[in-house]
Amino acid sequence: MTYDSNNVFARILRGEIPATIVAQNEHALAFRDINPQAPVHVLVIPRGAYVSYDDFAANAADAEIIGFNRLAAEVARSEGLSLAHGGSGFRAIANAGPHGMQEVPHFHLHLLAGRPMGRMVS
Ligand code: D5M
Repeated sequence: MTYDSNNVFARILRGEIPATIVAQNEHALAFRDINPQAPVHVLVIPRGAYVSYDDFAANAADAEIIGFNRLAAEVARSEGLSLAHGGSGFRAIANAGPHGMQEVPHFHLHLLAGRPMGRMVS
């Protein structure tokens, strides 16, 4: 996959289309998925132009990686999911490429929660 600077998440980052923002910091943005698959379904994205998880993990600066992960942890806590703070947990998924069934070519982490997620079988 190549990075398309007009993908929907790049447009959200530029403020060209609306999103229900949950949290943000210098390096990342978290917003609600438009087609939620669970009672809580938040997407966390880096502000930088990374197409997939491996692109981000390999090429982002340390500060971006830390900022991204700190924001995901902040969302887990603010949504009441954090195990360390009495929550029932969540599932974190990053789909990558065609076999990962990734649709939007800007790296994003799905945080899914609010019900048991079931075993991963496929
Ligand atoms: O997941 C892409 C996800 O992005 C999918 O769950 C829908 C979501 N999506 C698509 N457009 C929007 C907007 N405009 N706002 C919020 N969420 C959106 P993938 O892992 O690429 O299959």
